[in-house]
Amino acid sequence: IGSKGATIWLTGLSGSGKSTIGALLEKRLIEYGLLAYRLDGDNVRFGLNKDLGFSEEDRFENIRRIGEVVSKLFTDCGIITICSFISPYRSDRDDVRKIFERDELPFFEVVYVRVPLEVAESRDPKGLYKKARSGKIKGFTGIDAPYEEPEHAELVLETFVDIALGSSLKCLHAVGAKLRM
Ligand code: GGZ
Repeated sequence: IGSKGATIWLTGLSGSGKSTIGALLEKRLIEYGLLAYRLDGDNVRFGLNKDLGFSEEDRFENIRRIGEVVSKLFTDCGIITICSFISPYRSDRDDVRKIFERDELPFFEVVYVRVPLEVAESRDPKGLYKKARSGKIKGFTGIDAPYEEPEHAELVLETFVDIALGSSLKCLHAVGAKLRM
């Protein structure tokens, strides 16, 4: 990989399997002796971005800050960062991609974790879809806020068809091919 790291960006609905795949991927990369680190809503939205909510503007700012931190800081330190964020807006994801291109960072990948809404909703590990359906949460992605599917994802993982382990291995394979691991 050289002295520069890489970023693997996972996008998809809440409950699509981003965090599960990200955790498996991180474990595997560390087993290979690589410096891997995972960022997701749980470690970013309670700290760095605790001032942000889920409006379109706040989601834009959430993704923008993550893009800056990951490209300017993490990737520069030689870390392979796995970013698991819904990142529902195509333009926000494209903006992050542009930062990487502008800074000539060696690798940037959007992995789209695809799952039908009904499946994500049936998983509902935190009961958030239920709250969104009953109106207790407003602007929930997939219910009353949009999710714009990527048009040019480097990799599409069907977490409905493939279980998480299979998906993470597929991802590892694709990433490994690019990184020549
Ligand atoms: C979507 C929400 C919302 C709303 C709270 N819409 O399944 P989770 O719980 O653990 O992951 C979701 C997380 C999304 O944060 P992100 O930083 O990934 O979002 S974005 O990229 O759009 O900025 C969900 C929880 O936060 N959550 N309210 N209204 N998800």
